[in-house]
Amino acid sequence: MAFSLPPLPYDTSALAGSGMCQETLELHHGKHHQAYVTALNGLVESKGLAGKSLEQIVAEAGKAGAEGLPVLNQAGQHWNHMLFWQVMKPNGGGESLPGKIGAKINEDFGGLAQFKEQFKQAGVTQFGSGWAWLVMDQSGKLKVTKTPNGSNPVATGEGTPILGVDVWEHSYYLDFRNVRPGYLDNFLNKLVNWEKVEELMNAGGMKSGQSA
Ligand code: MN3
Repeated sequence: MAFSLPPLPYDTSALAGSGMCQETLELHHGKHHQAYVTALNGLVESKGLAGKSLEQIVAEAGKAGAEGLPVLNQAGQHWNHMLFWQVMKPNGGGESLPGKIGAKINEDFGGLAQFKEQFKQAGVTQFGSGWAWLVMDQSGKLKVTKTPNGSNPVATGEGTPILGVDVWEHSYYLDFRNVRPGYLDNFLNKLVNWEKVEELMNAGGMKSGQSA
C-alpha cells in the first residue's frame, strides 16, 4: 500500500471567509502536502518501511534521532497535515466550546483565554518552521507544546496531539504576510473545529489509517 493525499474535508474556497484563502489551500494541500506524500513513498523501499503504519513510522523515526530525520521530515509532515486539515472548519474558533473539551480546557489551563495565550505563544516562539500543539499527556492532562520542522509529539513522545497549527511560512504568507501572531489569532478565533478536537480527545488521537 502506498501513502496517499486525503481530500480536504471542505472545498479549497471554504475557509476564505475565515482568513485562509483558496490559493493558500490549493498550494498548501495540493502542492506542499502532496510533495511530502510523494517523497515518503519514495523512501519506503530504501528505508525498510514496508508494512508499517504511518504512526509507527513517525514514532520510530523520532526515536532514531538524527538518523531518522530524513524519514521523519516526510512522514511527520504527512501526519501533521492530515491532522491540520481536520481541525479547521469555516467559521470555527469562537468562545463557546463543546461541553467536554470546554470543561477540560478550563480544568487544565484555567480557561479558554489562558489556553489561547499559551498556544499562540508556542506558535510565535517556534523559531523558524514547525508546529504548535495541544496534546494529551500519558496521564490524560492537556498540555501545549511545539516542535520544529516535520516533527510532532508522536515522534517526541510528548503525548497525543488533538490540535495542531502549521507555522511554516507557506501556511500564512499569502494571507498574513510576515505576521505570524495575526495568523495564530485568526486560527484560534475563526478556524479551529472544536467539535473535531473533542472527537479526537474522546478517540485518543488521530488514526491515519495509512501504511507503507
Ligand atoms: Mn505545511
